[in-house]
Amino acid sequence: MSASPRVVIIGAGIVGTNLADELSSRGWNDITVVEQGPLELAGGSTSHAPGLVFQNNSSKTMTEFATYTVNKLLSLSKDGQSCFNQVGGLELATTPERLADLKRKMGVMTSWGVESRIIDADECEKIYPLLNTGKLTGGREVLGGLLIPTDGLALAARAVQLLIERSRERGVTFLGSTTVTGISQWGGKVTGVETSSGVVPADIVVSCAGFWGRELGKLVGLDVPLLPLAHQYVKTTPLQELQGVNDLPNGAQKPILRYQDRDLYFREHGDRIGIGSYAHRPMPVDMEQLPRVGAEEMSDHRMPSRLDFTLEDFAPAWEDCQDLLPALHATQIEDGFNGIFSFTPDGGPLIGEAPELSGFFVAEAVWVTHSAGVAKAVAELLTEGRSRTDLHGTELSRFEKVQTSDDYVSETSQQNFVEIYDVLHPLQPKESPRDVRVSPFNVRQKELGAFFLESAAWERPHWFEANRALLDELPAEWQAPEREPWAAMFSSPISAAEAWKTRTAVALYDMTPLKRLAVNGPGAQELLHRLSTGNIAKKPGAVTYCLLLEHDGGIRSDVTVARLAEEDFQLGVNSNVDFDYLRVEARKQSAADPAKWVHVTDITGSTCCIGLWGPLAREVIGKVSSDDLTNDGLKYFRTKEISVGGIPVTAMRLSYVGELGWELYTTAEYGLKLWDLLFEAGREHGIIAAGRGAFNSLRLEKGYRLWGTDMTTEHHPYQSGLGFSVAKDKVGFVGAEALAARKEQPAEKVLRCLTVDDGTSIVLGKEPVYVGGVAAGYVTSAAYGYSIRKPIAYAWLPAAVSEGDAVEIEYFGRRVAATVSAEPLFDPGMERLRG
Ligand code: FFO
Repeated sequence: MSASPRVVIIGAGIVGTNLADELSSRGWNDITVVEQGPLELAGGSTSHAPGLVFQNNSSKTMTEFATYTVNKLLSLSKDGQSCFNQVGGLELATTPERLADLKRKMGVMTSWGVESRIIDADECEKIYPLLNTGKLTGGREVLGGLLIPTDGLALAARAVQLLIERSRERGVTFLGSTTVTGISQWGGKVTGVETSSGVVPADIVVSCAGFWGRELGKLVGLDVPLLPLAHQYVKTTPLQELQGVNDLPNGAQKPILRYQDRDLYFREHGDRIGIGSYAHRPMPVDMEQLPRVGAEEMSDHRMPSRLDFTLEDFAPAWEDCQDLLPALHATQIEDGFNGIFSFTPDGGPLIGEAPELSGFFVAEAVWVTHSAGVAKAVAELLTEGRSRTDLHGTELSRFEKVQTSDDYVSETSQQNFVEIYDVLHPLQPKESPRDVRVSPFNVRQKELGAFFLESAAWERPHWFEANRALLDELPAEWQAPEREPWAAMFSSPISAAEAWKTRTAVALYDMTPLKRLAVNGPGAQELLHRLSTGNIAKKPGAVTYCLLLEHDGGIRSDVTVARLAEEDFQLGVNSNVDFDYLRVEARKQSAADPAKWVHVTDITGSTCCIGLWGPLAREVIGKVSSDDLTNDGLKYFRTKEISVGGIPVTAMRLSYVGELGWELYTTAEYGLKLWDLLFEAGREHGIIAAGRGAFNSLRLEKGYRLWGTDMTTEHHPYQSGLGFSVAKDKVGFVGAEALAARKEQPAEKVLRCLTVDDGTSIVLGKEPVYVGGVAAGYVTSAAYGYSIRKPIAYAWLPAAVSEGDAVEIEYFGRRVAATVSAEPLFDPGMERLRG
């Protein structure tokens, strides 16, 4: 028996080889990499990737992956040459909207710790003399750019060879020209990889198969939601201007260049320019039609991931290229191809373990840009049980089942291709497919003029046009300042009226999309006791707000646990990732001790939920229910079965908006009736339906965190202001030991509540926060606080920053003064909730 588990990595592209390197550097010594192509040039996406590494990303995780890749490739060298050419990265703006977007992106880069600066058109030209400084077609011109000096070019193929060499020296076995034909398994665990030359035994299999990932997944019944798409890349004939400038054939000195207003990017290849285009129609790839290339025929020009160039798709882009870089008029397209790579429904990579097959991991839909960072995260996941980087946006299991279907993956991934370089608002919804998941109240919501945005394929109302008339009655002190155009997008002044009604009368909120799990069986209490920070072993009727932690104390979710009966619990969780975690843990527990079996079911779609909240909530429900819902009849954070006009309802007394009232659950078929009964009963009290715009503001006023935005696995409860949700004296739960140690150590960063001093500047999230003129943190959630009459921003800041301190938030390059405030901002005495 070897000291470390037997690992088989499928694919020797940039991800697989980085993973072999990361694992072997951590001392794992039984690793085999299986590659269908020849090891010298495997023929997947890595083999043709142009290697541009832009670190700029709205996701902190993705930027971290890219930055790690930059640093690793810089350090990976042989014969005095590294695997990274740090020429810098330049993104151009030729429209005012793009320039504004670049300013925003610069802010995000500052938030994520990457140096960047906005430069004017003259400096763009100085740095990139080939640029057209006059008018472009359509009357546009270069207005400026975002320069990131640490970006550059990955020498991906060279990196792969050096990583193979280095891992081989550490004992990793590489099997080239070996096709995977199956995955052996036993008892829900992987046992090996079946290949064209026999079975390689394995305890852990990591599929790093890139755009073959969906096919690989099928071998184990796993729907890997990625779509192979072709994307055009060309090289020009030599440019006069580049004669004798760069090393041939691939040397480069000028920054990698993005011209997003025309969906194009550029790099130097010696005296030629390489051009990538997203300007063409999406070209989904039929995997049956891939070029079949034998090992001996494989070359830079012939490989499975290279489809024939379709000049007609490139022709319009070529005009734009010549327009931007007039020197290209003297050149021709010398070499072009349609290169295959992976897209996903939300553009992120896919990292994680298959819920139905223990030991089968995926690290796919990863670009060269993020490859080493992803490999490091996977290596941490395997060797330590968790990654230091927050992976929630990259988890394989983040998608709902419907989102992994062929149709959904195909449509959304193609849409992501089309939008890849668009200026996208953080709330911008997909246009299609929509109305995939709708609550039973959807018809009424539509009648009320709901404006819907989509999340996890659910339609969620953000405000209701029916409430617009309330703006005429809105008291002056509730009126919110006007937003600048960007912050105003996907937002409405109507939310002010909805917040007002919630705080002063009563409102209905559709809580159906909040993921709900039933946890049942004689082992239910034990499972939840072990996995959560809460004291959940209370009598039936108790609801507990608590956390699920990683072993190192990082927060993997915050949940509500309602004990409905001795062996029946209902959980409110954050995403499908929580469901997979709990059901996998439940399966393990049931197998280990059948007397402690426990079953976890996703009941989200079969049930629905209305939040009935506001000071008049009790008057409303009293008209349609004879159950005792007085303060004593159902205390705060308690649950019981009630009847609402004959409909069986589980009422939970809690509120994410911080008002008196209940979450009212029933099964889907009664939903519409429940809505109608409550609406009718509430009419005389001025009841309204309210949406997420108001909801988000109200919860921030109350200081309620949103997992995944305000805190993630990178944060522990104490620094997140959630120490109260760790049960006192509780031991023996996942993360307990690490937490005990962390409690003693002062945290470096803490989550703080800021209010904006001018009372009017509304920010959106991810903006950098300056302390004493130095970038020191970033905004998580932000909203206008209608009841407290100031914009609110939560932010991660150094622990030394304390209440009352002045800080600045940078928004579109402008500094906005803000103050660290005591929280919660609203009802700190809990009079409303407990009243
Ligand atoms: N489950 C339910 N049922 N409702 C929810 O709104 C939510 N959440 C997430 C996921 N699960 C849910 C959890 N977030 C509170 C704060 C955050 C929440 C849920 C509830 C809350 O009421 N906090 C009180 C707890 C007091 C106590 O522990 O006794 C507080 O901090 O005062 C929605 O995103």
